[in-house]
Parts: sequence; C-alpha cells; structure tokens
Amino acid sequence: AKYSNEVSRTFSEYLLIPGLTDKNCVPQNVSLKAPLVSFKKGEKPSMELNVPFVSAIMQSVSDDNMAIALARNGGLSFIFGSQAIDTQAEMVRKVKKFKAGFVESDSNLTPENTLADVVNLIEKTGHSTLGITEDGSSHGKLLGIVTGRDFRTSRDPMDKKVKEFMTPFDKLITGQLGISLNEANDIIWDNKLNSLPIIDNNQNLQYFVFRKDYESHKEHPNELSDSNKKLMVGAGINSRDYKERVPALVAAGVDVLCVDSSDGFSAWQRETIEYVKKEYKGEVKIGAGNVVDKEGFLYLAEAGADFIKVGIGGGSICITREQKGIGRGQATSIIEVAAARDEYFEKTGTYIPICSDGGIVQDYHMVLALAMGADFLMMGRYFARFDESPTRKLMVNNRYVKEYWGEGSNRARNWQRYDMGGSTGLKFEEGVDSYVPYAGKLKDNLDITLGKMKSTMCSCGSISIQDLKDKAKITLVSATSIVEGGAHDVILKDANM
Ligand code: MZP
Repeated sequence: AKYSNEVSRTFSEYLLIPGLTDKNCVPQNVSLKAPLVSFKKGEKPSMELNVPFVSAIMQSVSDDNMAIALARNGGLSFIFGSQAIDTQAEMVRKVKKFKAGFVESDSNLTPENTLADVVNLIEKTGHSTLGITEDGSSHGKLLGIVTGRDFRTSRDPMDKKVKEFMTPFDKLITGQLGISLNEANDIIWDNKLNSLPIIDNNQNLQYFVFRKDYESHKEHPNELSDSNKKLMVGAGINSRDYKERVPALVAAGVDVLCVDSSDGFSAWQRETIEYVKKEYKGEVKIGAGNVVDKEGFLYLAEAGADFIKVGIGGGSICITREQKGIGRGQATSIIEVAAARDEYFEKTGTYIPICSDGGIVQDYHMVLALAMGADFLMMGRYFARFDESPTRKLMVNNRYVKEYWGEGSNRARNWQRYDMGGSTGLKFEEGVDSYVPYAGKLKDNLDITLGKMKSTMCSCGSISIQDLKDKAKITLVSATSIVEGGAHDVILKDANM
C-alpha cells in the first residue's frame, strides 16, 4: 500500500486570517460569479453562475420547484436522476417554461389603447401596472401589462419604481396576464431579478417583464442563461442508462449534465463522458465525479469532463466512510484537486472548474472551500431545509423539520450511484434517512448566507472569488482554539438555568 503522509482534514479545522480591507472592498462590490464549465485560456466559460451554489442531485433536494427557485436567485439545480427518464425530462421541461404566476385578464384594454387609457383604467380600478415587452428589453415593443395595486397613490418606493418603469410606454394591451403587483414586486424587485417570465395557459413562455434599470443591474443574481432568456437547469445521469436518458434530457432542454456517482474514478464514467462528447460533438456540457485526489481529477479531465466534483463521504447523510472505509476529509481533497486543476490549466491551457460537494455546515465553510480552490459548491442539507425542497414539512418534538434522505439510503433506492459494476440493486446502505431543521424560504436564507460570505471576503481583502483564492490566508486551528471561537466562560441567558 501507498501511504499519504498528510492528515485528512475538514473545513472546521481551518480559519481565515484577515487581509487588508481597502476602501473598494465593501460587500456591494463583491462579485460571486463563478465558471460552471471548462474554458480555454483567455476565453470566457460558456456557462457561469452568478452565485457559486448548485443544489445536490438528490430526490430530497432538487426537483423542478427547487430548480426554479435557485435559478431565479443566481444558482443552479441538478434535477435528481434516480427516477424514470420521462419524469426527470418533464421536470427539466417545466423549468425551461415555468409558470410564473396566476394568469387572468382583468381589463378591457386593446392594442389600440394608449397610456392615458391605462391611467384612466388604473384610476377606476385602483390597479397598477407593469409592462411586458416583445423582446424582453425595457425599450422593446410593449405587448402587455401586468395589473396589481395602485402604485400612483402609494408611498411604497417599489411602486415609484413601477411608475418609472411604465413611463416610456404608450401602447398597451392586456393578454391573459393577471399576476398581481404584489407577486411581481416579490418576484422582481425584492429578489433583485431582472425579469419575470409570463407564460400562457399551456405553460409556454410568452413574454418577459424586465426591469427598466436592467442594464445597471446585470451583475445581480439573475436567472437568465447566456442567449435564450430562460432559466438554466442541470440534470444528474448515471453510467447505466445514459444512452436513453441523455437524449430525453437534451430534448427537454437541459443546459448541463452531471454523471452522479459516489466514486467517479471509474471506467464507466469515462465511457459515459466520451459517449456524450462524441454524440453531441462537445455541445452538451457534462460534469463528472466524485473524486478526492489528483489522480482521479486527471482521469476525468482526460475523459473530457466539463467540470469535476470533489468529495467522498463528507455529506451530512453519508455513511460511506463507516460502511466502506472509503473517503477523505473535504478540505484536504479540495486543496489537492485544486492544485491539480491549476497545474492542468498551466500545462494544457484548459481550465476545468471543480465543485466542492458535501460537508458544508457553516456559512464560513463556503468561503473556506472557495478560498481553498473550489469554483462552486454543491449542497444538499443546506437546500433541503427550505420551503422549495420536495420533501414533507413535519412537526417533530415541537419544532418544524423537513425530511432529508441520502441517495444511498434504502428510501432512495438509487443503486446506480453506488454500483461498482454488475449489480442491479442496492447491496447495503451508504446513506441515512433523516430530518433537518425547517428554515423557511430559500431566498431569505440565501440573502443572509451571501451577505455573510461577502462580508468574510471583504475581511480577507477580496472582491471576487479569484481574488479570494489568490489572497486568502488560512490557518489550522487546534481543538482548544475551536472552544475559544464559540461563546465561552459566560452563562448564556437563554440556556436552561
Ligand atoms: P450535504 O450538503 O448534505 O452535506 O451533502 C450532499 C452530498 O452528499 C450530495 O451532493 C452527494 O454528493 C452526497 N450524498 C447524497 N446521498 C448520499 C448518501 O446517501 C451522499 N450517502 O453521500
């Protein structure tokens, strides 16, 4: 046997040391943009994330609902692959033309009406309005309006913005477009989104409502892919039925695939990647994993993976290390694979993003993972806690929880993810069925997390992820200094006394 001299470490064993925070280094200036797929030196990746988060390829995390919510907030979901091909493809289809809101007309305006007519109508009905333009730009031909409460008499600053938004338009119609302004506010303004897709009764995307100040808000998290103005969505595949699954997902409009396996350093992954690359002439992007060292990274890089996932045994619901004795501390894995990626880039001119998958517990772990070299992060437990995850919300021991189960649990029955060749069923469990504390809406939690991350990055003197990778100073912590890091030697007021 070969021995690795390095201790296998995880995120909680490290802390960040502050760097110089200059005047430009404020949270508003921090960009969390991250490459999603490989690119050549001097070029830009064909797909980027505005927020470096993807949700785990798991039944209890990533369905179409989660995918819509996360994409609207700048991240991306990989719809779980441990389901029938047609149901997975249907989920992808729903994300690509998702239902934006309740649709019903409430006025008699026609294309011949003018803005004055609309103002009259607004006065009579007490409704206010958003415009919908043909090409989705704020100066495009106006096609319709979205009605809601009266913005003109309101003192709400959001309503003033709506009024500004309306000003340049003079021809208005209403279609079947009755989403209320409250909903529109919630979706567009509060979520810092640039657009609101409106669909017809057949769930086909018809129009986008755009912010008037779209141009100045390009850097905010948003949901649009690089050209077609639809939400981006990914999907997990396995190395068994890919010849049937991949064509169905591609036909449904999937943007990116990921071969989902607990151990990706295998000939089956290579075959799967090579098939997709050849069949679609490199046009369908495909990530692979999971690996935990340089050797595994290079194998998948040579096979043509567009991004590579890192992490074995660190997931909150994972018992692979206990069951099989396979795995590696997440921090050590990321540090080694990131170095391999940089070396590969230097040598070949191709940058292959790496994704840190599993084991993120604290928000600062996210910054550590990025500082150690991860390009983006995959999380299961984090997203499972939100309203938008597919599982039941229950009251257990007087607190709200959501269900969260591993893909290697009996409940998921995803034997393909753990298959080492030849088997047709799950031999033993590598994951557990559990609860996680219910945490509310995805957006509310994400806002807090991103705020914390930006603030930590500023303490490190960084305003971009690359900046953070270059400048971060990281130290190991002793067991005693971990104790020092929490509240200590005081009697907490809410503790049982
Ligand atoms: P976490 O964010 O909950 O810590 O970890 C999520 C990750 O754990 C997933 O993205 C996947 O890589 C991994 N996972 C999913 N199911 C299992 C299992 O049943 C597992 N063992 O390890």
